[in-house]
Amino acid sequence: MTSAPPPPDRTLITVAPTGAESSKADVPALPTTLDELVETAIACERAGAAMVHVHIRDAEHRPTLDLARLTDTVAALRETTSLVVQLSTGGSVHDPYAHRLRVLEAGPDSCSLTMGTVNFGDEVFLNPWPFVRELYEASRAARVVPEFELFDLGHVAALHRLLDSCGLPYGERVHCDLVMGVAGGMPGTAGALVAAVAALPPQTTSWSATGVGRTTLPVALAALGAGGHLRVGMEDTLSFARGRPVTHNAELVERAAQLAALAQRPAMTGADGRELLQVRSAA
Ligand code: KMH
Ligand code: ZN
Repeated sequence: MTSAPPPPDRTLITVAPTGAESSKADVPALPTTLDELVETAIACERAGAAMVHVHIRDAEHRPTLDLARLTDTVAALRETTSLVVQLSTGGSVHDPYAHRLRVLEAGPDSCSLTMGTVNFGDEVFLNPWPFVRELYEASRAARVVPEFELFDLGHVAALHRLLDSCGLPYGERVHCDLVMGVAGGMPGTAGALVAAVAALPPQTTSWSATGVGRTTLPVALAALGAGGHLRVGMEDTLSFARGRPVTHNAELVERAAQLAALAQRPAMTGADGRELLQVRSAA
């Protein structure tokens, strides 16, 4: 038995175009300036994305949580697209908790909220329980819809604890994203996906999945098969196929939209995404 919600009619495609891990020098196609991010968001919306998961960079293309830059980014994406604008509160593994909390002040529609600490390659992505709780309460006070990032089965258990002890988030929708295939987290396999989905809390109203690196396609196919939504983007994978680098995030969104259409659950629009997640109206 599973308490996962029934398969949706349409698929929410989230694009995570930049991340905090790859360098511009190594990956010139990574959108790291505001102009590049806006161009990417417009192209990805045309290709079928409904939400954008945003990490930004400074003038030297290094990851930053600078509040003024984040605020300008939210405004620019709102002006040029109808995408749900989700800011990362994960940042990079080096960002202090206070800076990660302050992200909410940039006024995004949604924020990522990782449900526990996880080894992250050779680093550690720190999310101790008191910080998770504080960020959750802060997102509710700021009227920002959280997306619960689940890197491991233990994070699913922590989400039960959070919802049972603190109640529902702002908007009263519980949207989860399984982040699979990180070195240190759950593997990007159909078996792990099915186990995680079966363990989701009964309050869950929707879920998506992404597989990093070469787990991208197996996880996308398994997610569609199990009734989930999709996240894709250069934050998670830099290869389109063996020996063929991604040249633009829109390629990944376009492929995800094709898979969703094949599954008879075509890509939803940004407006549909706002309705699904019950984000605050832009006005
Ligand atoms: N960059 C990772 C350390 C999130 O955006 O909330 C964390 C991450 C998750 O990407
Ligand atoms: Zn992220």
